[in-house]
Amino acid sequence: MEPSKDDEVTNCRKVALITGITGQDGSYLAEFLLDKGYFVHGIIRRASTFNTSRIEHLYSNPYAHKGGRMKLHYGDLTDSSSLVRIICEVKPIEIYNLAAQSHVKVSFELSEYTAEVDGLGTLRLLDAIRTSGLSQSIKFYQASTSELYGKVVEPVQSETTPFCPQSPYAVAKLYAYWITNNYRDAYNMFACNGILFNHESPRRGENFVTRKITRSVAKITLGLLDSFELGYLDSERDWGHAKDYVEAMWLMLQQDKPENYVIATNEKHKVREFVELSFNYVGKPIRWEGSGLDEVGIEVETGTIRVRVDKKYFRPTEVNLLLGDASKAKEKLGWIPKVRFHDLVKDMMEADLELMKRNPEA
Ligand code: NDP
Ligand code: GDR
Repeated sequence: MEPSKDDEVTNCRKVALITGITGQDGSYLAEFLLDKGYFVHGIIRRASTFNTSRIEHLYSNPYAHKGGRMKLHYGDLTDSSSLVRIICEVKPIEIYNLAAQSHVKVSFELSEYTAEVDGLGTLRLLDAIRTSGLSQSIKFYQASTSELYGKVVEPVQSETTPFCPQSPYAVAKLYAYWITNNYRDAYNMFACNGILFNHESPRRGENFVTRKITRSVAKITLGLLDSFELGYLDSERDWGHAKDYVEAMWLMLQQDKPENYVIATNEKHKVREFVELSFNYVGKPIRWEGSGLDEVGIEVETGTIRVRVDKKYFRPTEVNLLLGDASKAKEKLGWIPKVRFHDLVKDMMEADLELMKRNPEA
């Protein structure tokens, strides 16, 4: 019998499995790995509506990207049997665990579920690798986060900075961080934590602050919206581009030794700066007036209020400052961020203006 395309690809053993493939990072990572000649398997969860819009361009036409070297499997990080089944079937050489309830504010309302998926889900996946008998041939990447640092004890955070998580999300991710380290030590597994600082893109979820801003400013520019609400404007974040960050994930798994790495731009900006830059981009500069819950962003030219503060977006415990030192990644992985803050805002604004012009209902 002639070998099928799938057999050929499986035999060349560049096979990766991505959990969270339908998310922002999963979609960029899938593209990146396909470009590198991998066969990419992705785990998607059952939903009552389609949840694959970010990867449709890769899979709705199976021959559009590298000869259709991509396959999706139903599974869930809360369902061990699905994880064992998929790993045994796919036999990947690399697993990227990107699946998570990833919204910090939502984690205060869905605390137990967040712990189930983000914390215990990682344990389930590691244990599925161990029980599959493939633990010595699989390299594992865990999507750890700068939220682990939480209440900042050092002004710039690196791999050696102590953690002090400030949300159910961050506490769940702390468990995942340590269980990944533990499985590396206990079972000699190749398991790495990428401690990634905030990274954004035109594919960022709509309820994260950057995308909320660029979508709203695009709508205001096109006359589809008058104003929008935000929470705490003085949070400082180290924002990079998701496209750059997925490359770092891959590089971690190409090393001889499994290690943990910080991935960041080493540049910090306030939420209000993101707002200002987005309005500047469309030629509608704003100024701030008032303070606290009464602070507003006013369009300079027209005097119209464009941004209001609403306490419903405040978190019970806020993370005020995150700023990463990615020197280790630069030295050992040769990784540096290509997209800086201004270009990130420009990329997102351009994409959202285009989107809203095409589809004002979006
Ligand atoms: P997204 O929220 O965009 O994507 C999360 C993905 O996880 C989606 O594909 C989602 O599926 C999937 N998922 C959620 N719950 C489950 C579950 N129970 N079982 C299986 N899959 C599930 O996140 P990002 O792409 O932004 O982030 C990727 C990972 O990196 C996350 O783990 C996040 O916590 C972490 N991280 C992100 C950073 C960032 O700035 N973006 C920074 C540091 C870490 P569905 O599409 O069906 O909802
Ligand atoms: P974060 O990202 O919590 O850092 O987690 P988010 O964009 O949600 O918030 C960043 C900062 O902006 C403030 N903020 C608002 N946030 C949202 N979502 N909506 C608002 O209206 C708003 N107004 C102000 C927040 O309080 C916060 O200080 C992201 C996620 O991707 C995590 O999964 C990841 O681990 C971390 O980044 C690193």
